[in-house]
Amino acid sequence: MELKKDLPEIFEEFADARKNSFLTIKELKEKGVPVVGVFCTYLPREIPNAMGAAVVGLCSVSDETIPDAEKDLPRNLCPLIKSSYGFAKTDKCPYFYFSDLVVGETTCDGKKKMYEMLAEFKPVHVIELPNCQNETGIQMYRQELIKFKELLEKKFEVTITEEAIRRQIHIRNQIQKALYRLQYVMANDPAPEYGLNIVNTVYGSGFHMNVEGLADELNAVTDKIEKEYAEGKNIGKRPRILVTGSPSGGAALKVVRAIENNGGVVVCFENCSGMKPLSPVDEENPDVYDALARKYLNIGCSCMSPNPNRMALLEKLIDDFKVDGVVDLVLQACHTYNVETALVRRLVKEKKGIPYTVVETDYSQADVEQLNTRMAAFLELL
Ligand code: BJ8
Repeated sequence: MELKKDLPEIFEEFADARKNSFLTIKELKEKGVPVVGVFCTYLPREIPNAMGAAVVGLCSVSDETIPDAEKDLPRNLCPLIKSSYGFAKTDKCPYFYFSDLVVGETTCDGKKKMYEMLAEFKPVHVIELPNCQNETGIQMYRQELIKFKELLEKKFEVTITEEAIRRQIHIRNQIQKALYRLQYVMANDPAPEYGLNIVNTVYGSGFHMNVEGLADELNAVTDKIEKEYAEGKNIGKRPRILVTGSPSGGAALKVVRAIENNGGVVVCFENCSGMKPLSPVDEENPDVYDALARKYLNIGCSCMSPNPNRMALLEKLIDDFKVDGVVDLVLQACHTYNVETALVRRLVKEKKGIPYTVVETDYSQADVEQLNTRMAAFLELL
């Protein structure tokens, strides 16, 4: 597949994908396609996709509805939770509005309690996510995924076959492979692109409803970047930064802008809108639920205890992307990622011997100037 458009136009389209798919969701809904809203990377989208549902991400990334949310929720709560609840409560987000079912997982405490309140005005199903990644956890998660499949079958009066799930596993493996390949173009030094364009493309791809053609589309973007890079196009030598921590789409991208506007380049995103969820599901496993449970429960999120997979992935990414410094982005009141900063600092500074800093922020734009000053000072160290 060859792309006719230029890269800046393609990046802009992906960056606007969340907004641009509002209309698509409305049209799908009018055609009778069920819409399932999800919150977390631990949720295998393969299962609702296998019954032909459109799956939409509900984690909200702007501060627009936070004042409404704070009428019910404490102010000292993670902005992602407040924003998501606020959009649901005010019906301002079409994805919430059109969702026939909202699916949450028992990840962090704030989200768990928010789902209870959300259930007062939306149909909500909460999946019990084990907080440990041992064999017991995998078996428990497998059972939860079967329960989730049965709930979908009952609610939407459909049958979800293992064959249909297997087909979706294959499609999503191809998408994840393409996302992996796209992000690895940034392992080149000098970097071919700005990290903001890459993360917007990865994030935006989650809102493409045509899952079947998505891998080809992403591969075409990567081909184009690689071709132009081979012809000599790049962004020049800059300090190479890895961003880790809480999810960092939307308003939190101000941190990435502060890094790139002050002379650095974000070559790698370890978090959920980056490399974290991209290991494949084993297509050879005869038990599809076991295969899904093993892949998804393996994700290195800070709600796992302990959480060795995050540290192992971080170490590999620091090496692969030839990283000069690490920025740990923690959303305010995100206790699990905040506590883990001590472990990440130890890994980055003591084991890898490179500079590290933590940025605690929210979805407001009030700290943009301060972020600019801090990132400029951090980049000077490199
Ligand atoms: S797999 S990162 S999407 S839980 S809501 S933990 S920021 S306090 S979102 Fe997440 Fe799934 Fe993990 Fe990824 Fe902190 Fe806020 Fe909780 Fe959050």
